[in-house]
Amino acid sequence: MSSLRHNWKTEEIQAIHDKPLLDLIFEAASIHRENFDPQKVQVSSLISIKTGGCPEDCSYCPQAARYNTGLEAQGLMKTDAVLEMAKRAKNQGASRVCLGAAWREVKDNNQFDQVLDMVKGITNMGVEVCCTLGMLNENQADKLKKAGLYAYNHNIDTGQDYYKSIISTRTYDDRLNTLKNVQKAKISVCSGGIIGMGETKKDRIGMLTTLSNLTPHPDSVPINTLVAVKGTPLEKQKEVPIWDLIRMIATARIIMPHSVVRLSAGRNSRRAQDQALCFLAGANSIFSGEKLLTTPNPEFNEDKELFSLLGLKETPAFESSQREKKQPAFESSQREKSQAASLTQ
Ligand code: SAM
Ligand code: DTB
Ligand code: SF4
Repeated sequence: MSSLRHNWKTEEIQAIHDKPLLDLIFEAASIHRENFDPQKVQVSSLISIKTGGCPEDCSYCPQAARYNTGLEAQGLMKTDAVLEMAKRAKNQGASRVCLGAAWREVKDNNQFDQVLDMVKGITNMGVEVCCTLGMLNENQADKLKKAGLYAYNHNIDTGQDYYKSIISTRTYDDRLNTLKNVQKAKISVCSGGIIGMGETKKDRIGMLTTLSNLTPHPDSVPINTLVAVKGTPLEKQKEVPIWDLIRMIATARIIMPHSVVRLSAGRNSRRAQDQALCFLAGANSIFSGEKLLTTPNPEFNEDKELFSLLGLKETPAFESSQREKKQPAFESSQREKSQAASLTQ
């Protein structure tokens, strides 16, 4: 079983990242198989409960009010409608529902109370609930935990140096502080970032250095590739080569061996064989369903076909797919059965 380290040096991570590609994939796949059941992939579904009109200036984001992306801003969705969508996502195979709001931060108002009701209602359906609502203080994190929240997504987005070129309306430290508040409330931490925003390799390694030195590591690490949306400052960015994405996933898998690595935004334009390499390199979670928050994503049926093609199955809700947690029991019961069989022969 690989041990967890929280003192990774940038140069060490870079050396892993830059290995000959097939060696890197082989090492990541081996570590993945030591720690997880490689057939299991966790399926999350996103619901945009409050779309557009956001005051922030994240250069990648179609929901920032200041960019002309043609997106119509909407108010907070009604709780019943959100519960209905969550039920549909569950029936389609999602074990986690992630509620996203185009907010800078959570405010202690009636809208937050409504979100708490959504969290309670969806938790009662027996699925994991994740929220991504912007910055959060300790008290708000506690309230979400009490409502049953399973996970909170808050990305660091990129390396600390490049961050300032992408967002000016809140700092890297603000982000890390929210992650601390989430962790203190004993909510599962989901944090990762985006590649394809014009960053250098050094910036990507910087992002992985920050994530892998968080103690504990985030429970899940989404690796998004930029969905370049017309009207945003990053609209002209070219699609990231698949090899860069595979290197990021494999490196994340090696340095954070117990974290669920999510092949996140940007999957819509990737072929089955590209995604297969991402799963081989250690990705074990996806977002499924026709939309991410505002942009297109593979539909549940397409992903079911992909899973059938690759021999994958969905991780059930509340079951970490980590091998160490259940494999010993499985192995010993198999051993007992075969011993019993040989005794009766
Ligand atoms: N407003 C909240 C926040 O910023 O934390 C929650 C929603 S925000 C859309 C969640 C994350 O989605 C961002 O931090 C970013 O990593 C990712 N994201 C947003 N737009 C994206 C895009 N065009 N391509 C890839 N990832 C994107
Ligand atoms: C994450 O890392 N990626 C998801 C989720 N967390 C919230 C969001 C991707 C958004 C892509 C752009 C959009 O659809 O608006
Ligand atoms: Fe707002 Fe979140 Fe989009 Fe930034 S990423 S503009 S905070 S919705």
